[in-house]
Amino acid sequence: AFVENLNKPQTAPPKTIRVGYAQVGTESAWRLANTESIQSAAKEFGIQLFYENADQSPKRQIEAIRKFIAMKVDAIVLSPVIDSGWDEVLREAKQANIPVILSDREITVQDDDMYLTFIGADFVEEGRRAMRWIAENAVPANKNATIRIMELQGTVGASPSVERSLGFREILQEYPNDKIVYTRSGDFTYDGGKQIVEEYLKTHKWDIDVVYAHNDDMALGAAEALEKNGIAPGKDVKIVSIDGTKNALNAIVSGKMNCVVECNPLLGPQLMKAITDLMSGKELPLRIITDEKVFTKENTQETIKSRKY
Ligand code: GYE
Repeated sequence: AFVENLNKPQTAPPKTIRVGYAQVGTESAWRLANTESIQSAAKEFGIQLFYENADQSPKRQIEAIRKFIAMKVDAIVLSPVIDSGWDEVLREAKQANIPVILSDREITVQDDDMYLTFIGADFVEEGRRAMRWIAENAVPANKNATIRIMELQGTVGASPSVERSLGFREILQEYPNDKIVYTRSGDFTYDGGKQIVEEYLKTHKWDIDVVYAHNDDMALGAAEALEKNGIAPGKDVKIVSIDGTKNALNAIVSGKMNCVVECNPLLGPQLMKAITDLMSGKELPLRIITDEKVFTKENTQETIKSRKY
């Protein structure tokens, strides 16, 4: 049998694709679901994944990318904490002939040639959707009264923070009675959202009609701080956020939050498919967008059952 085998035409065993993934951190429930999706999709596709969590530090992400370059991986995936500061390290990847794909968050670089494609949501549209919901649902009894909005921003300089602010303001300007009266960064964390509300209450009597949070964790943290101070989240103040995690959907059902604009974290399968295509010589589209919806009291119950994150 041994001899017979030797006489057969030999095909080289398929080479395992090696990918380095520079992840943002573990700041939110969205992020944990995102990481899980990427790791399990890599397994499914038979891709060897080297995963580095940067704990929200761009410096650590740069170190991770340099490590991947030294390891001569087949591709690098970057989910950048912030959108700037990548030119140098991406030039190094380019010189080493290692393709770079952006996952979840975008960057601004002098030369667009620095990465192949971006897989992720349309954050500007998410911001628009949040403000559209407010315009239609936070109508004051007195039509001329001002709607006072508190904005809880994500990480300063992160593309979802920048774009969720932009899209929101784009629609906001159509409603002269609606005003952002307070805006702070809560770094996309539960504690961050909680602290912003606590800080505000130190120097203000509560006078906010709507809290707009750039993600669920901050919204839920804010809701906790409000409750502790005798202000009913979802009732005394409307709460709108972005992501669509199970905890936030549950908060809608229990009436503590009012609206969640979905941002899908399950990017793993699309990403691994793109990498597999790339390695077999196929061309990638420049932008791969995910499909998302808006949750309110009317349509949330159905999704909760199947939601894993
Ligand atoms: O909304 C937030 C996470 O980059 C879209 O990052 C992602 C955001 C997400 O921490 O929960």
